[in-house]
Amino acid sequence: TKICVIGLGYIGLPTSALFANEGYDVVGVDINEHVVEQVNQGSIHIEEPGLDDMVAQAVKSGRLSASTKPVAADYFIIAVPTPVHDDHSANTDFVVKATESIAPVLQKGNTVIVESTIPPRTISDIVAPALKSAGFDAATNDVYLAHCPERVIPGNIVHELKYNHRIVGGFTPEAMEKAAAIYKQSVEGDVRETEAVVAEMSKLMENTFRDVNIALANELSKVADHLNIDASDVIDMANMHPRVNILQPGPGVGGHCIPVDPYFIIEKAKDTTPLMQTARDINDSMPSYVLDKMKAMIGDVQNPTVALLGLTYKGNTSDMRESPALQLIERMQADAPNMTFKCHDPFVAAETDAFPHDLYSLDDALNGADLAVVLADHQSFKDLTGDTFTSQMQSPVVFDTRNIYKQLDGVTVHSLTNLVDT
Ligand code: SAJ
Repeated sequence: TKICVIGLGYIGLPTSALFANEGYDVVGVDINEHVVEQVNQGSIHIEEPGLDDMVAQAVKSGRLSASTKPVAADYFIIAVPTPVHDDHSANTDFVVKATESIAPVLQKGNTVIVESTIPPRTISDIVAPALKSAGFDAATNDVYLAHCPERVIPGNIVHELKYNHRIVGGFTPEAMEKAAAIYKQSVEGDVRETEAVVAEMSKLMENTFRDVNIALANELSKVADHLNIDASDVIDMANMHPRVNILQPGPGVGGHCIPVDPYFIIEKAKDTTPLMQTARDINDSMPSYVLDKMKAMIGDVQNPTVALLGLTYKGNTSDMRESPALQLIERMQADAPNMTFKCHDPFVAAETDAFPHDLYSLDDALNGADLAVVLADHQSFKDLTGDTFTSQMQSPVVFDTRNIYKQLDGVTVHSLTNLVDT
């Protein structure tokens, strides 16, 4: 059985390697020649623990290769991005382009699986018609069309790809069975079979649930500040209840999934999604809230310098997509032009288009700073002791927006769950 995977990003590349290591012949396709060359050499362009070994093994075995053009196969797996437009509407262009790109090599009886996260009814309203235009009627099983949403978390992809449960939504019952077959053979989790639209909606609800839960934690941190209560204690205590699990407040919700996916539902049901919309607004308000608190911490220092530590969307990754740090910098430039900021992130090596600001070493960023703001929970930040701050800062004050420090000797530590006298 041969599989052709379209898109060699965070999902497509590990998925290609997984199936290759399970004994399938896999060709991974990407429009980026550099990515294709690298994969063919058995190396990777993504930072993800364990993925390098997994890809190296797959390429070495001869079962995984990469190409810039789709090739004939039994199964096609589409794993391309689905971003949102500026007005928050879904951009399914990449999914449509990927579908069109396989048309020349597609044959009757093939199976086409979309793993990209997509708005409800995209399989029936967008992908099936695109296949029909190419001469394949998925409704009558010319090709078997299904949606099997990816559900792996960056940072633990290699494990979750194998062990997470999977949802396989068929456009027809036959397509559901065909698609489920390869996952059943390759993953250890359960494979749940359903209709395409249920699979689409389930995936979106997973990320929306997380967004709403984080919004609740963020709202709690604001309430607790107002009432002068330690919100971490509240979360710890409440979570002792067997049916409660409040997540952690933070400087905002970043990444390319959680802050995007709720809009795929909202777009289709504007009048019936006030909770989802409010959760988005609360989470989007956090960078401004953090800036207000920073101003209070700085007090009347005239031209303060602030060290921003951790620029990525979460800890232990180099991914800066939709990072709260970027939002915070925008807010600072607009609302606090007197603040000078010095950025440091051990995962971000150099200034890029995605991050057009100077970068400093940790010591240089802290040197002479009036305030240090921790924005990502990197392990190396968790390991720091008070000395790092006291040796460089005038009067050491840390705003720990990720709640990683219980205390730092000689340092005043504010967190979102416990703001000291601001
Ligand atoms: N965050 C908080 N508080 C928390 C947890 C997270 O503020 O308690 C923030 C993070 O710092 C980050 C953002 O939320 O900025 C999102 O991070 P995340 O770790 O919650 O999730 P992602 O975006 O890395 O991956 C999510 C996962 N979805 C769920 O856990 C329901 C993953 O399983 C999905 O496959 C992925 O989205 C995706 O691709 O859709």
